[in-house]
Amino acid sequence: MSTDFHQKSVSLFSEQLVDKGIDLNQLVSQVSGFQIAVPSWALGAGGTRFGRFSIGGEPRNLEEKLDDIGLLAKLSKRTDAVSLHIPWDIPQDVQAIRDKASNLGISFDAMNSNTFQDYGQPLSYKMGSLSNANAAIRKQAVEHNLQVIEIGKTLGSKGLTVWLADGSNFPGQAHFRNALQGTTESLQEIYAGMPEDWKLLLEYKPYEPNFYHTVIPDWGTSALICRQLGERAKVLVDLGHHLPNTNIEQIVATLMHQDMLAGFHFNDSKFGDDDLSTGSIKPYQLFLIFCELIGGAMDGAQAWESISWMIDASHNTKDPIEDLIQALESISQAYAKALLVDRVKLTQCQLDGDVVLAQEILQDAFLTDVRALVREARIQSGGEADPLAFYRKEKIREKLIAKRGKNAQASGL
Ligand code: PSV
Ligand code: MN
Repeated sequence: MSTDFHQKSVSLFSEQLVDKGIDLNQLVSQVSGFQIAVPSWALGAGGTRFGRFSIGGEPRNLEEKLDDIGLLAKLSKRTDAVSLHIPWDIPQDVQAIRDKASNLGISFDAMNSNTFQDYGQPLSYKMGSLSNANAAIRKQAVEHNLQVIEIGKTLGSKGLTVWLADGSNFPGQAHFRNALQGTTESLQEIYAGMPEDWKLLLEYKPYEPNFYHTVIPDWGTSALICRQLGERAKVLVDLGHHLPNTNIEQIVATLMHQDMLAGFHFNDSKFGDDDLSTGSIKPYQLFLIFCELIGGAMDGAQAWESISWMIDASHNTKDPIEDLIQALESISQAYAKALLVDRVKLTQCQLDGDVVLAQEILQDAFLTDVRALVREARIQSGGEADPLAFYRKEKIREKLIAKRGKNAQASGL
């Protein structure tokens, strides 16, 4: 892409904005300011139960994961935080990790606990963790979460994300109400152990790894539990954790209406996977979600700053860094397009019952090519015009393989 061509695209775009009364500089600074955290588990090749195919040069420890995120931050200028998973990422030398992250301009987003695997703890989570019928197992899971909070405190994190695999595979296996009650009480203990300036982000998921029932299957159950914890407990929306065709944008609006939206885990889903690249399957849905987010914040339903943003995906087939570059780009594009919606006209259409024009207004914003704008925002922030092209031209994966080895496998996962 020549600089000349880019400048022409930006000025063309700028002319389109004049009609809408939108200021280009303001738009650029909004897009530049939107930062999305990256999870530590996104840097290695993921896997399925059928196999795992290493990409080579994967980060072998937390330090190398930070290096990869630092690189991503430098190229894209769209991320400035990492979300750690315990026990996958227990820092051995906290001060050294803090210093390294701060040198790379990276802070520590919400911490993630893990009560869905057995990793040498005395009691097994096979039959559940915070919901387990056995009080000793619930206690062990609560204590794990409290340890995660302690580690997070040393790193300067301000939140705890809880995702539970708890549920059952067969009718009769679990007692629904007891499981919910046990989970709520366990979470109350965890919430009480959080510092006053932390928030608890509670995920939901309709199925997987359990296929008959999940203890927190949907946003409503998550919200009911959060209400019993306190006002710093809110619902985390992971885009891949919905049954097909769920109206996620409406869920977002409802949660914001109640000031109950903790944040996002960005990814995409075609059938039931929750790991496809953000915006690769349903970009219009992503755009509509951002329309609700912006609308909710503008109307004062919930403050924009109170919402956390993170990518949650792990890939079996792509180079993880390339995938993250693509995901950050898609999210920025959806956000930028949603900023273009003519809200005054849209509100008028809703009052007038003008369905056709309302659709036109949304489509007009969605169909606007914002790639030059997003690129300009990145250039002005000091990033690469085209991070993906740069990554390939500089043969960064090849260099990582040379440094870390062809069979280097990401730690943790
Ligand atoms: C599993 O579905 C999951 O992707 C959840 O979304 C969590 O956020 C993540 O794993 C890490 O525990
Ligand atoms: Mn998630």
